[in-house]
Amino acid sequence: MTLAESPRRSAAPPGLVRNDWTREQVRALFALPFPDLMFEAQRIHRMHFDAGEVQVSTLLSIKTGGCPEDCAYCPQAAQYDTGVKAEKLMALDAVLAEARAAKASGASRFCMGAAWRSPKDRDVEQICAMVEGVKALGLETCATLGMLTPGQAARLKRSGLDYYNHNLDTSPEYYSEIITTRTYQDRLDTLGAVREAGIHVCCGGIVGMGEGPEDRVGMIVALASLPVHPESVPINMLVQVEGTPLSGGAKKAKPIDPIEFVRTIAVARITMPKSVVRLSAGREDMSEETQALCFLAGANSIFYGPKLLTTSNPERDRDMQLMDKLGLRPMEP
Ligand code: SAM
Ligand code: DTB
Ligand code: SF4
Repeated sequence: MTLAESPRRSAAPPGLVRNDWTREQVRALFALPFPDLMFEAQRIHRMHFDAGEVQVSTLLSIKTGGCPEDCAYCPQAAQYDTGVKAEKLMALDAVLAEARAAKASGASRFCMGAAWRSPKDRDVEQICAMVEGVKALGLETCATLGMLTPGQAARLKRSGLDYYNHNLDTSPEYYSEIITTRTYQDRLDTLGAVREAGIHVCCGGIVGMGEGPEDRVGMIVALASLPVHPESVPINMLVQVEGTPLSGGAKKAKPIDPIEFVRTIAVARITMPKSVVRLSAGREDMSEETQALCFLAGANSIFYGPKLLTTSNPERDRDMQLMDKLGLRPMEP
């Protein structure tokens, strides 16, 4: 099917923000000939963004390992033997030292991740102090701490938190293959609490977990049908970590074809035209050519710095060289 024949043609004008994407329309986008899909993604990308700019975030794991959840991809789940040691919440000073270093190396956003199912109220108080300190350095702040109550979200907002990351991870249909300790609806509830508190939402998912093409359709439809699109949409390629169910045994996931990954980015860009789409985990093992295609497909954010939470990310020099080669510049906050 060509772009002219695509059912997407019958939808609202391209580039308009819509929350009523149907499975059929999203499926048709995935099925476009690659040149048509890339052209459409570029066109829409350029309606809302400077195509030479990339938002740069740095991640820090402020509370590592020992998590009670069973997310089949995650090296931090206590029940999998991955070699990740459970640690306590980092001290404020140590977090601020990392944030200063991130700023000095060129990041504009600092994202603090904790391996919790949900924080306790006393944890939230400690995180709020971190948010205040990081903000005072002139960085945007983001946190990912698990499920939140409306009261906790409101407290984080008062501390000045700019973004909260909480992913849908996959399609509603495939979800129970990946996580059994919390429901899709639990995730939607947390996203609702974050939105209601007035914090920007960062919400995306993971591909390459053994899901089928229809699950990638379902994941994008779920994201693009949220009442308000997430301001930031991380698309992660699964990082297979030994000891997790998805890296061995019966559930071992077949790595995703890089072109299918690029297609997922392009469809995210087209369906959520004003959202910043992050080429998230998985870059360490990705060729420069695949990353370049992701940027062409409308990705305009990366995690920058040699570590994600517990796994490796490209060294800063390597990313600087790639950005230079492609003529990309960091986005101003
Ligand atoms: N514990 C909190 C939660 O799950 O909401 C916050 C941290 S959790 C590590 C944040 C996200 O990282 C997950 O939702 C998942 O999308 C992503 N993630 C975790 N492990 C990953 C892996 N091995 N590969 C790709 N993405 C991963
Ligand atoms: C997101 O979507 N990806 C980031 C961030 N949100 C918190 C996490 C990726 C984690 C990859 C595995 C690890 O390093 O532990
Ligand atoms: Fe825990 Fe988050 Fe990892 Fe799931 S993704 S096991 S909730 S740290």
